[in-house]
Amino acid sequence: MGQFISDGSQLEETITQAVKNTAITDVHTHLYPPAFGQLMSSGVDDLLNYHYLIAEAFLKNRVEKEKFWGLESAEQAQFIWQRLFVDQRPLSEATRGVVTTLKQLGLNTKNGKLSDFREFFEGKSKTEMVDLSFGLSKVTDVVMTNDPIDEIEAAKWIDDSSGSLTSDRRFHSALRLDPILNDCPNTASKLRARGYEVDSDITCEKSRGETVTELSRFITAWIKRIDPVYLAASLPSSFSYPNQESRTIILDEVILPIARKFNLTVAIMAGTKRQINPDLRLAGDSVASTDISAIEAICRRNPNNRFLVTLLSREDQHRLTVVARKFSNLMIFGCWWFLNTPSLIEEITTIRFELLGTSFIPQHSDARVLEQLIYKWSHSRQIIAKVLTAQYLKLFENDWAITADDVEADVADLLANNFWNFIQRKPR
Ligand code: FIX
Ligand code: ZN
Repeated sequence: MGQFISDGSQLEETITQAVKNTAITDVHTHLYPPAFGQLMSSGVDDLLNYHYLIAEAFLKNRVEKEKFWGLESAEQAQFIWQRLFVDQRPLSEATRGVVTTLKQLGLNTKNGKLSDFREFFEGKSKTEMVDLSFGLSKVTDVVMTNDPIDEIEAAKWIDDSSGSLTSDRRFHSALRLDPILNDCPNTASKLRARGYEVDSDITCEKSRGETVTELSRFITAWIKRIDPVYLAASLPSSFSYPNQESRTIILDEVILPIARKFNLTVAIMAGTKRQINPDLRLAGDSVASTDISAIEAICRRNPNNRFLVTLLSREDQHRLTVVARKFSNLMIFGCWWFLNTPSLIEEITTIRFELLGTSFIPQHSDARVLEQLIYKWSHSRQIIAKVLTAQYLKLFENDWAITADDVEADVADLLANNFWNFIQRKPR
């Protein structure tokens, strides 16, 4: 056992250093390694063309959307740079994130020009950028989002006889099942084109047995192909469970049995309100409150399944945290998307510590562009350290003995081990 920490400032310093330096497993991202070719996003233009920034670029410019979508990617980035970084100050979390990223990459943010930033990235290979971004953010493992219905991604996996897609062992796959759960009719026709006899209406009594068998055959084939660390789906705020609808049938008869068979956790990300403004494309999604009794029911009725859960709306966070106290097959994770802002991370993480101790996964990055790992984790680590310090200080005030080893063990659980232990896997 190490030495006891003797005063509050030593405690604060110990926690700050532990949170700053502990290796992170990022449990949900949209990143890909270079082997995925054009699916990988990296560089300053991609950072600027992030959908969080696209939405912000139009807040003061109502008329230019049509023109924007017709531009080349470099021109779009130039447009966003001009609107959000030249015409105004980058004060929002997403714009500040670009500044943090450029600064930590060693670039001149004082009076830097877009052309200088582009030159920096052009001088680096994709692989160098992976090493640099993982190194600066001290992230050792990221979980991708792999959609087997997406034609481009599916083709890459099917053609990958040499195993190059999985050769960078820092990237782990996750099998994303949104199209099957949220858009079964359209997905059914795509699956039929691939040789799976799936009816567009799974509630149809006559074909239900065959549809269940064929959907199971499809998902099983993809589990074998990509070896996911979990199965995942985002769900609309209207998600309810159980009921007579197709989503319950697919969960109960296809996904949950397969998850049990392969000992795979199911990640549920609920609370989206997709496309409230389709003119913004990917940037047009929003949030609404979820019926948490559906989360309670899915955990209660399926004790032999494990669920990683994150909810998108702020008002659902307290109740979800209470529900997580009741089910050991539920692990809450992350401050997702519109919750990934310092004030909300602080509030939500505090509630979680107070109700769950260290039995949760405080954050994931949801990075879509490689270098976003740098700012998303740098910003989140600061808040996690602040909240953890406040909790520890309350113990310290009552003379509870604490060592640096205690702190380091807690931080390692929060930033990596809770995930791997819960999903019952080891990092490769
Ligand atoms: O469904 C999801 O995984 C969401 O995280 C994304 O699709 C969303 O667009 C996003 O990037 C949020 O951070
Ligand atoms: Zn995501």
